[in-house]
Amino acid sequence: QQKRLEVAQARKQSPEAVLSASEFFSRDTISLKENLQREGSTGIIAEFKRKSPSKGWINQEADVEEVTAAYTKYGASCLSVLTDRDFFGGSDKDLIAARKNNIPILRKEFIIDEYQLLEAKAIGADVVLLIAACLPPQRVKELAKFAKKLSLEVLLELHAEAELQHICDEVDFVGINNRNLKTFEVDVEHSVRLMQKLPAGKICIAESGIDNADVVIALRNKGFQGFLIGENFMKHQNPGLAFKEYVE
Ligand code: IGP
Repeated sequence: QQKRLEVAQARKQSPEAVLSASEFFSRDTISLKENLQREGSTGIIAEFKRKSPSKGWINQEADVEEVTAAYTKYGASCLSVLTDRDFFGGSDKDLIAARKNNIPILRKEFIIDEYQLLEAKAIGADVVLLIAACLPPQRVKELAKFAKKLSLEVLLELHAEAELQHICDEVDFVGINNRNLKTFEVDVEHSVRLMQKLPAGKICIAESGIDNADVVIALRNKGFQGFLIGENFMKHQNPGLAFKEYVE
């Protein structure tokens, strides 16, 4: 509800104004698809996340420029930047700061409206997240289509088997969230179980609760090509170094 009010408020500024004011609008997006399919890629989508509803503060001091530069330097396939303020302490400014890096960036936001896709483009994102639990299937399709027009790639996040019907041609990646967004319970086996039910041909990303490198290897062997990891890096004083140790 709060998000709808915010979006309605933001809409007072015309989409044309938002985009034409942005230095990023005409930049070519950097493809996560290509990055994940590249031989030898780590597949890791490294997240910048200061706090979360389940954990409270994870890292209050972390500097977005420093952390994202280190993630990039040590081989992340993509950056994930939370722009939601209330629940995750993020902002559009964080994503703009992360944009200094030349790898794909996922805008992590609760997207319910085309306007937020324009915003994503305007702040320099390459990939957007659509959460099945927040949207009816028809809206996923419409929003994904609109995102493609802006040459953004689309990650559709599922949690439950009942959400498989949200998958459509316009979606580039299917993410399976191991964290139940209602109970916050985390179970990495969850993505393995649900993956077996996915239609063939989609790039699969395992999300949340991945807390060691062996889990990444096990998930890769099961067919996952992307691994979204936040807290396990961010809980360290130096998240970039935690990432480095992970991939070594
Ligand atoms: C990262 P973790 O457990 O490694 O910090 O999880 C990411 O999957 C998680 O932040 C996330 C998320 C989301 C956050 C997954 N889906 C949707 C906000 C909204």
